[in-house]
Amino acid sequence: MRSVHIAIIGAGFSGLGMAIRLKQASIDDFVLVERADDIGGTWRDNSYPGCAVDVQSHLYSYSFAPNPDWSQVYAPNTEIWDYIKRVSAEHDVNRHVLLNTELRGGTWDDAAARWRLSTSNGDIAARFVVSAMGPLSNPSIPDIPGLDRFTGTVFHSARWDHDHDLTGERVGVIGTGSSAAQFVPEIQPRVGRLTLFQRTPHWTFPRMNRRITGLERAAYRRSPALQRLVRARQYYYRELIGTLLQRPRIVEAVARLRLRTQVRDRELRAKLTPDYRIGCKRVIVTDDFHPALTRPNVDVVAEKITEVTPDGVLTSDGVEYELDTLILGTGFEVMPVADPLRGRDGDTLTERWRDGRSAYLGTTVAEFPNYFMLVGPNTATGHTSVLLYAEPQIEYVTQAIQHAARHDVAAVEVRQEAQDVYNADVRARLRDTVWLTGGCDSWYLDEPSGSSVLWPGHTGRFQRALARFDHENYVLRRAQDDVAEP
Ligand code: N01
Repeated sequence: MRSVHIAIIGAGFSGLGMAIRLKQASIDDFVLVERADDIGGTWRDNSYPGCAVDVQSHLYSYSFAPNPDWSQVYAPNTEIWDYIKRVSAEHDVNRHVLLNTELRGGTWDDAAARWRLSTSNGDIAARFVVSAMGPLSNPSIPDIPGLDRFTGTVFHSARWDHDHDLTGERVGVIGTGSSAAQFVPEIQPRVGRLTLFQRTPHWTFPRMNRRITGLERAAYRRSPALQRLVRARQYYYRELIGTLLQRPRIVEAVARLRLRTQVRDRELRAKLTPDYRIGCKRVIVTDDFHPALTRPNVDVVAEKITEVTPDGVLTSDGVEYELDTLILGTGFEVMPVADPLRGRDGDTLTERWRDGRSAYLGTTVAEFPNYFMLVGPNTATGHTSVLLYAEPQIEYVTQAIQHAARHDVAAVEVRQEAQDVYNADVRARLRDTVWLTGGCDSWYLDEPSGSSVLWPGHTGRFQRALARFDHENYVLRRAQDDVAEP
């Protein structure tokens, strides 16, 4: 059995960020367990045509590794993946990564104060586990009758089949979320006919992407302060949007006007007009999605899908749409946390969370000593960069691990009452948000707790809450003694 101080699960943006921060803190005894054959998470998996970030790249990057060379305001996936790989290599993280290694199970050994992990490549004992599995890493395959009987080609947007040529084909797309909004305008010109199956229309925001000029890039290289200024401007702009989305009438009027200019056909526009408040579901940042739907080779079908037949898709009005290829833009299973892990009482997190997901600061869970989550419950964001939430968590975890080392602490476990008080506050602040009151259903919502996905409030409030490892809210157990509170 391999023994390490820290095992990080997942080598995506947040897991690699964790590894880099440990290196900076001169902590070298760790591994990154990665089930795929390369690092990069989302930016390795999502390679569909048009795939790009929908938060400005200067903001959607590590604060400690600004990239003056982003080619566009919203960088494409390949550039982001290259960036992640470059920064990881620069910080000498790659030698810690165990590729093709899937976490299969794990239990907390209370006597030894260690996690015993089993992976597809052998067992690992780790004092600390940091779960960085990404809240949206597993594709969601819709439960539509007959999907397995379709005789054409089927793939999910996050597993794009690049060997399959769509030219001239009859292509069906299920889903109208952020992914479909990016790939539909890319494939529309080359397919024969595109049928978009829409369950719910989405509100959109302008993207206004543009090339970042050589002059700008040279200026950023010469003056990191200038780039920090641009990042700060983008940060506050996004916070303003986040605030406006909680009082959506003005933003909604503008979005409605925009839809009117983009889609002149009344019937199509009616189909594409949401009947819920803007911001309730994630707003799609796009300039070309709705215009693409006005093209002559596109049909938007708002009837409910009843089944997939061997030849295509059948809708509730009895129409069968014959297709060569069906693309699932149906999103992801939200927050597939470390289900294989069993805490001190033998339960998995899913079992603990029967009444709703909850964690302290979105990071620690009672009965799960020495276990930290990055981008855990109520740390996602609909309006800005997820890294603005992951980085404070990374810092908090680093401080916790350093605190344990300084005080000879073997096990760190959040107090249940601290977790409960924190979650009661989060739930109370969620109550009046547009996500719960805006009249929609979305992956933000999970009954019965309302939402355990999003952070309600300004990003700065979350960052301040995690600025210091608050050991007083934890039970700290010394290696030999029982409970100690340094
Ligand atoms: O997935 P989604 P996504 N029958 O869940 C529909 C991030 N992201 O991959 O709205 C019919 O948003 C579903 O319908 P409805 C970003 O955080 C980021 O597009 O639930 N339809 C919806 O239209 C984003 O929010 C970037 O009624 C079904 C669609 O499928 C998140 O990933 C780029 C269905 C799923 O939309 C997910 O986006 C792309 C069914 N059975 C994505 N099941 C960046 O640029 C689902 N749908 C960073």
